[in-house]
Formats: sequence, C-alpha cells, structure tokens
Amino acid sequence: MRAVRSFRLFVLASGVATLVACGSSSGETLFESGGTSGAAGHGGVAGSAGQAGAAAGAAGSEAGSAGSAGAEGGAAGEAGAAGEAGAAGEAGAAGEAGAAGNGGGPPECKPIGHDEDGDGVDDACDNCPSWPNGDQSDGDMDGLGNSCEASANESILSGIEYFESWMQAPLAQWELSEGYVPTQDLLKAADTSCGQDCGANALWKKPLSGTYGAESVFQKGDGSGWGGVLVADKENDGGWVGCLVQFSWTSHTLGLWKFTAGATYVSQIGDSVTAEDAQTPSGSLRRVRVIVQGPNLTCDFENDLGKSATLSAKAGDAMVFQGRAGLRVYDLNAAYRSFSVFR
Ligand SMILES: [Ca+2]
Ligand SMILES: [Ca+2]
Ligand SMILES: [Ca+2]
Repeated sequence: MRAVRSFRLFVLASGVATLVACGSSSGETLFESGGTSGAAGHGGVAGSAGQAGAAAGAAGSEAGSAGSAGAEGGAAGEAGAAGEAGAAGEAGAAGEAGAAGNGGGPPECKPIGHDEDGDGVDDACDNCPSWPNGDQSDGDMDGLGNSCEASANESILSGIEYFESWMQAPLAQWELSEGYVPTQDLLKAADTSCGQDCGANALWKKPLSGTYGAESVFQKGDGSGWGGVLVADKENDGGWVGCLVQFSWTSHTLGLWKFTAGATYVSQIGDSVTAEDAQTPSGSLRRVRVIVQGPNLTCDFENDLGKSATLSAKAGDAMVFQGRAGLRVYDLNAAYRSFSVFR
C-alpha cells in the first residue's frame, strides 16, 4: 500500500501531469443516476482491481482479492494484462482468477483514462473514486467500496450516484457563488481574508432526499478558515447545514454548523471535536462527508494520515436535513478535488 500512496501524492503534486492525463475526459459526470451508478461501480471492480495490483506491485493477498473482484465484474482479460504490465506473477494470478469468474457478473465499466484518487483504478471503474482503495474491498458486495461506506453501518449506502472530479469547471451541474474560482482539475476558493464575505458555496443543483451521503475531498492552503460539505435545510429559512472543518493556527476541529441564507448568521450544532493535529501539512487530503438518514445527520472527517473524527446530530422540529448538497468554504484558501453523492 505504500506504493499506492506514493503514486497518489505524485499526482497531486504534479498538477500539469494530472491535467494531461485527464484532458480527454472534460469533466464528465461519471455517475448520474441511482440506477446505473451501482452497476458501474460494481462492474468497475473488475479490471481496476487488476490495475491496482499492477500499480502497487500487489502482494499475494491483494492479488487474490483482485481475482475475486474480477470474478464479480467479469473483466478477466484486463486484470491479466494489468498483471503482466506491472508486477509480477502474483498480479498475473489475479487475472487468472478473474477469468474463472466469467459469466453473470454486472456489466463492465468503461475507463475514462483518469484516476482522481491515484489508486490505480480508473474513476469510472473505482468503487470509491474519491479515496485511494487499490484493493477495492467491498465487504457487503453492493458495489460501493468499503472506503466509501458509512463508517457506522455499511448497509446505509449502496452505490455511487454522482462523482465529480472537478476536471474542469462544473458549471452545468453546479451553482457557484462569487467566492469560487474554478480552474482545471481543481475548484479553488478565493484566497482572501475578508470576513463573512469570503464565504462561498458551490451547490449541486439536483435536490436530494431520503437517505444519502455527500462527500468531498479537498486540500487547504496556508492560513485559517473553514471548509466542508453542505446539506440543505430547505424547510427552515433557506440556509444550510454543513459538516465543516475549522482550521485555526492552533486547532483543526470538525463541527456541524448552521447558516442562514447569505451566511449573515451562523450557529454551531452541538460540540466540535478535534479532527487532526494542527501540525498536519496543508497539502494533506481531507475527506469530509455527511450522511443523511431522515432526521439524523452524521458528519465524518478523515485525512490521508489516518486521522478521523465523527459528529452526529438530530434535526429539530423546524429543521429537515435534505435538499441540495454542496461545498462551503469560509475565509479559506482551499482546493476541492472531488465531490461524490452516494445512495
Ligand atoms: Ca481511482
Ligand atoms: Ca478509489
Ligand atoms: Ca459495499
């Protein structure tokens, strides 16, 4: 796994290389509907597992799991090819295992030539495209990788409805407030220090209801401020509820916050928890996710150094945790790398 992580960090540090790699993809939405998303994610497990084995020089145990994943998706040949290209006999064995599984699996994914999380698995084939999971492990076999499941209960979510890698400005699917500066491959918040006016939202236009998860992966720049994921509170006053990380010079804390429209008023829902050490490098990846289940909201944080934190809240009578999900930054120089919606 060390090799996987190193590869990912190389990609992050090489913005130009990333852009070249994804130039043909034009920021396409990979997963649009609940009906196809699960299948795409599931089928994707196949070839991608083999690629992951190649990229990482998979160990025997990993190759074995790649093989069984190949059996699921039926992409035997791809897995075998990946083994030959990269890594030794073990990965090749994964291909053979995949061959054994031909027949009856979900449809194959169609790689788009971009691997946002750098785990060796193409975005379109990755069962958790936002977070490195080269082994593509999926304990409940529902097509959503363990890395993208709800931490407390993996049966809550079962597929990828939408994945946006921010390869280009996502103007068609999003509403961006003025504070956002879209650029290729990253959605950046303006680097300013101007108080409340620096708050900026990017909202996915599609309304969400029922049970869902919304997640973003981002990097912060130097300085203090907030960044995280929003869910709507549409029944109340047009404002938003967000799962946000507050970065001060002395603490990095996770909190649930409520905003009225325009962010003229902010209140905190419950207590904050320490998300990570304040010394965590700015360039580290942060993943923030909200899972909405009726009146219950769970707010999760994870970074690429293994730190995690969770908060939860229950909606009051005048508050409903559903509507549009999106991103929120406040007085923070941050680069959002991806946004996902899970069902
Ligand atoms: Ca990937
Ligand atoms: Ca992944
Ligand atoms: Ca799963």
